[in-house]
Amino acid sequence: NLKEFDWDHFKYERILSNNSSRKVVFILGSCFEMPAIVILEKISFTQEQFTTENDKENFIRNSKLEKIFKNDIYENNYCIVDANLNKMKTTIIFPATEKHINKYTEQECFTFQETPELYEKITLPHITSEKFTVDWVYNVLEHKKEKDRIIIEDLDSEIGFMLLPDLKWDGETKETLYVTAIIMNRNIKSIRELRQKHLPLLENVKTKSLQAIKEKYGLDSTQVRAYFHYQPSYYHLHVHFNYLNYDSPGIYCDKAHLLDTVINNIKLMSNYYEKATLNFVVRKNDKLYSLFSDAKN
Ligand code: M7G
Repeated sequence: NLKEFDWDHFKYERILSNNSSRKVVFILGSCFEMPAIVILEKISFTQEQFTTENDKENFIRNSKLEKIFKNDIYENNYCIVDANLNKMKTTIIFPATEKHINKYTEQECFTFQETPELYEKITLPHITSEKFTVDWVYNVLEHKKEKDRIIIEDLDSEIGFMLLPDLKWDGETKETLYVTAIIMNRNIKSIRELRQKHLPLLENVKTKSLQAIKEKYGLDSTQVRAYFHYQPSYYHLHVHFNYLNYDSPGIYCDKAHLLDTVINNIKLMSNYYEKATLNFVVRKNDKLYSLFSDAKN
């Protein structure tokens, strides 16, 4: 039985990466002599913070200015905000493995082309032996964890899925909405394995998730981005949904495959993902990097 993470026992070791535009810092440390990763992220502003009638929650009523300088009509200040309005989203991974440390460490990226042959020869054996466990996914699907966070669920074993707030989201700030649909079927690792028979599943996830996002968060389907990652970190098929106005992490064109495009590709060519060469990005410390580099030479 592992000990639970305890903030008072967390010892800072080093910064793995510090993203100044996203205002996120990934910190490595330890807790009870075991590695722990703490991810601190400053939360976005929301409309409600300024428009609420409640003085206690109103950003402007609850802060004061500290002048830095003034020049003519220009001035810089610090705005000192009430602690409650300045909360940080804090994700903890404990105990963290070498793979997690690697995932969050700043490092150079490389792009490779994965032919179907290279997938069979290199990627597939690598996924089976090396990748992150998907225990957290099974915990969700079995209602062991995050049950009260589920937005909608469809328990059908072929076309079913569960939709819930993503770990990357604080679950509240609509401006950064990020929810994830985890499919019930445990036998589809990634888009690479999608075939024509999966179209009903993809359509079901799309229709019901977009409808639920509209009902719960008031975002129209035209304001939502739905996509897969290739390569994903977790090889159990899932769909990412975010608010279109939000540049969420992982939306770049080397990694994101729009759900609509995937559906259309399969409609045009039933075995598209069996035949396609898929580009992907890998970081230098990832084993796939050395495997694909060796295959190229
Ligand atoms: P991915 O494309 O496999 O990984 O997506 P990446 O985006 O991290 O590279 C997996 C998604 O599942 C990510 O958006 C994660 O933030 C999310 N996720 C990961 N974990 C461990 C959890 C979890 O425990 N709970 C929830 N709700 N989401 C998670």
